[in-house]
Amino acid sequence: MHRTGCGAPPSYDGCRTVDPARYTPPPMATLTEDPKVVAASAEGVAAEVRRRRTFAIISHPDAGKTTLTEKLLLYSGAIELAGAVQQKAQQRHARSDWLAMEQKRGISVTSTVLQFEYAGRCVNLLDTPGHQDFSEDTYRVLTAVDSAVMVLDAAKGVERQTLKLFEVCRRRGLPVLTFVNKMDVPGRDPLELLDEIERVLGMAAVPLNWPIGSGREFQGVYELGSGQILRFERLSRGERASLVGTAALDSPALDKLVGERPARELRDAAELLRGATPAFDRERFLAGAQTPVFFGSALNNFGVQPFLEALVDLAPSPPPRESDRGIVDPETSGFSGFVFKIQANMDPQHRDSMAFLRVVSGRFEKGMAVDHPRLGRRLRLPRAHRVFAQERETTEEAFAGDVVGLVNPGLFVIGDTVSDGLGLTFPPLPRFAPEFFARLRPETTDKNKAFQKGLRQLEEEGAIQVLYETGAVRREPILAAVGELQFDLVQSRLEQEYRVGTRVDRLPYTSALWVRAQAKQEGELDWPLRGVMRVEDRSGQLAALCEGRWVEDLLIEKNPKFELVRIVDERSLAAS
Ligand SMILES: Nc1nc2c(ncn2[C@@H]2O[C@H](COP(=O)(O)OP(=O)(O)OP(=O)(O)O)[C@@H](O)[C@H]2O)c(=O)[nH]1
Ligand SMILES: [Mg+2]
Repeated sequence: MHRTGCGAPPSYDGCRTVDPARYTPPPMATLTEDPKVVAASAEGVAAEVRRRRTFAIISHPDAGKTTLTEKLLLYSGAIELAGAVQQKAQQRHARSDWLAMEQKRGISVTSTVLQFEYAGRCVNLLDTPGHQDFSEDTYRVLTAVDSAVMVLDAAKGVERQTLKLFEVCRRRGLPVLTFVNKMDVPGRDPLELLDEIERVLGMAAVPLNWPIGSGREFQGVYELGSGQILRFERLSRGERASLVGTAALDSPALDKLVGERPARELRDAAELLRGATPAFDRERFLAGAQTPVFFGSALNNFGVQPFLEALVDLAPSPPPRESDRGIVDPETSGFSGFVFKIQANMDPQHRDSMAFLRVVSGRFEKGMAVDHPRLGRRLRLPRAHRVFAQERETTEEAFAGDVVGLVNPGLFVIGDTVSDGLGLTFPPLPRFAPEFFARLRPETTDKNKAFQKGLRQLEEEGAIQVLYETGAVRREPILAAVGELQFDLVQSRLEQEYRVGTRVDRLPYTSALWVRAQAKQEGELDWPLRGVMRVEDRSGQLAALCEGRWVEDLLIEKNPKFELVRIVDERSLAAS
C-alpha cells in the first residue's frame, strides 16, 4: 500500500479552521510530546479532524471523474504514474476503476475510496459511478462526505445525471466545487457555462481561474486571485506534467508565453469578468449558495494541480452531524460512525467482505469496544484498514472525516451506526425502489454452493435485492435491481469472484410492493389474477411484483386492510 496514507504521527502544519465563529484553534503539538498521546488528547483529536477533507467526485457518466481522480492522486504524490480509463497497450488502469467490469467497459460501476495526504491535509476522496443504474451507491456515498466536486464536460455543461446528483447535494447541504473538464476539445463558451450553472442549478458560479484558449489551443489557466498565468505542456503516458511558465496578465511576457491572440482574448475576458462575476465568498460557498469554478483538462493534466491546491484549501473539514440524539460534534464528541458501503473480494488475497465506515466524530482506536444499536450489543471493533482503491493497510487509529474499512464477518449491514457509548443512531441511508426484475440461474448445477454464497454476498452489499417466488417448486432467485446494468454487474462478479457462469432471464414486472401482514393473515389477501407475482425475501417478508402501475393500484384497492408499502425513493425526493 501507499506511503501517503493518513496516519499518526501527524504534522499539524497549516490546519485551517472552517468556521472561525465556531472553533478556536487548539494549541499546536510540539515534537517533544509522544505523538500517540497527543493524537488521543482533545486538542490532538480537534487538530486531526480539522485537517480532514472528505469529498465525493460526482457527475453524469463520462465527464471525467475517474480521470480527474487519477490525476489528483498523481499530483498529490500518492501515485507516481497515472493510469487511464481506457488503456492502450502497456498502460495502467486508473486506480479507482479496478473491477473487471469497469476495466472492460471503461465505466465506473461502484464507488471507490482513496485516502492520501496532501499539503498537511488528510484527504478522503470517493470516486463515484455516474451511470444512473448505480446511483444508489453514489447517493449513499453522498451521505458519507462533507463536500462534492462536480465535474462538467465543457462541451456538454450540466447534464441530466449531474443535475440529479446536485439536487441531492443541495438537500444534504453539501458545498460543491466545480471542475469544467475536457477543455482540450472544442467546447462551449466558458461564460455560457457559468450562466448555465447559475440558471440550472440556481447558485452563483464564481470562476477562480479562467482558461487560456480552448480546444486544441487550450494552453493553461489564468488564476484570478493571484493574477498568475499558468501555462502547461502536453505530455504523454500519464506522467506528471509540466508547468512551463507563468506571467502576469498585464506584462508583455504574457504575449510571448501564450501568443498574441490568446493574450488579447484573455485580457478581454479578464476585463469582462471583473464586472460580471461576484467575488468568491467562503461562507456562501459553505452554505451552498456559490460554487467556485475551475477549468482544465484531466486527461492532459492541465489545471489539475491548481485545482488540487484549491480543493484541499476550500473543501470543509467535517462539520457537526445530526443523529437521533441531536447534533454530534466531530471534535468534542466521543467516537461515532456509520457504515455506508459494503464490498467483498476487493483483495484477491483475502476474499473477505469490507464494511466502509465513515467516522463522524472523535477518534477510532484499534480494538476499541463500541455499541452496535441494531444488534443491541457492545462489541470490539475488528481491525480497521486505510483504503486506497483495491489496496489496504491496517491502521491503529482514525479520526472524524475518515473512511475506514472494517473486515466484516457479517456484523455490519449498510446503515449501521456504531459509537463509543453515545447511544445514538444516524439517519437511515437512501434505499431505491427496484424497477427491474430477472430470474438468475447458474449455468451448471455443480456450482450451487459458490452460486449461493456469491449471491448472498452481493445482496449484503446492497447492489441488488434477492427474492423468491412463494410456493414455487424450485427456489430460484429473482433479482430486483434499480437499473438493468446491475444484472450485468452481478453476472460479471459471480463469474470473476466465484467462478460461476449464470443466465439472466428478464421478467416483465416494473415495481415491488412490500406486504405488511402477519403470517396467518396472508391467506386473506386478495390478489389480482394477472400481472402480479407473489415473492418473499430471504427472511420471509412477503412482497408483490407488479406489472405496471395499474396492477399496483388494483392490489392496494383490493386490500384496504393491509399495509402495502412502496419503498421510499430518494430519486423522487430529489426531483420534488
Ligand atoms: N479529451 C479529453 N478526454 C477526457 C478528459 N478527461 C477524461 N476524458 C475521457 O473521457 C472518458 C470518460 O472518462 P472517465 O474518467 O472514465 O469518466 P467518468 O466520469 O469517471 O465516467 P463514469 O465513472 O463511467 O461515470 C475517457 O475516455 C477519458 O479518457 C479530458 O480532459 N479531455
Ligand atoms: Mg468513473
